[in-house]
Amino acid sequence: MCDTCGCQLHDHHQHDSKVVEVNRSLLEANQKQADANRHHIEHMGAVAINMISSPGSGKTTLLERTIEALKDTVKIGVIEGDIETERDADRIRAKGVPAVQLTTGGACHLDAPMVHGGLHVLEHFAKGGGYDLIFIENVGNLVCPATFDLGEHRRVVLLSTPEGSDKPAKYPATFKSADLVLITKTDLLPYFDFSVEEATKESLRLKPELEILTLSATTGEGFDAWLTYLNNMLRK
Ligand SMILES: Nc1nc2c(ncn2[C@@H]2O[C@H](COP(=O)(O)OP(=O)(O)OP(=O)(O)O)[C@@H](O)[C@H]2O)c(=O)[nH]1
Ligand SMILES: [Mg+2]
Repeated sequence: MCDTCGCQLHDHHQHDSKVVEVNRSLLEANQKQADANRHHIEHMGAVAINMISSPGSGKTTLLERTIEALKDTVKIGVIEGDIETERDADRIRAKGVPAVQLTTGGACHLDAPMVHGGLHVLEHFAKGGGYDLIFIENVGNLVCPATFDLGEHRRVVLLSTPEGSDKPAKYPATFKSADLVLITKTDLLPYFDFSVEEATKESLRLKPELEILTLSATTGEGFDAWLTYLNNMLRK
């Protein structure tokens, strides 16, 4: 285990064959549980989205606005991942939607076994009502979460304009693993040198079939396309 970030995969002695073996079996176990989670979610009648980004890119804010827009027509549940605190789950519950807070106690990403536990709690909260759409907000981190399938149906990576448009090129594994890249906080474009064109070009260079949307949770610009994306992925 890595001393600095607690992550199993970024051990500074990865050349040690025993460590490589442990990492491999850890990932295999994670993959098995992720596949079971996907079945579990489908059995619940739902689809799930894994949201990944740096800390503060706007994941929870996007969820708050999305819940406001869809709450009356779509049954939403949220699993929140953070190192500490219940704050994000509290923000979601304030919008009238069930939320489970998973606190990793130091680990820099969620893994499939943690999400499995979260699904059972979410089911309990549903009181038989079920869900159409389950959001899993990962721990704010643009590196470690990329490696761990959680059992989601779509992976959305957020990139906010203050972070800089060079991020897809610098964190390729995360962007490559995405289905959709959401460029957020577009209301701040006049104040930063972020180039939507560069971020788009670099993302598509990594993965030509990536979908890319831009939006601002503050002004609502670009929100219709995001809501259409969500509606299109719902199980009919
Ligand atoms: N200007 C602007 N600010 C935004 C927007 N979306 C979110 N913010 C602000 O960005 C800050 C961080 O937002 P959060 O939604 O908490 O970010 P997060 O990705 O959930 O953060 P972590 O869970 O800590 O990783 C807050 O102060 C939000 O108000 C946006 O579209 N425009
Ligand atoms: Mg958050």
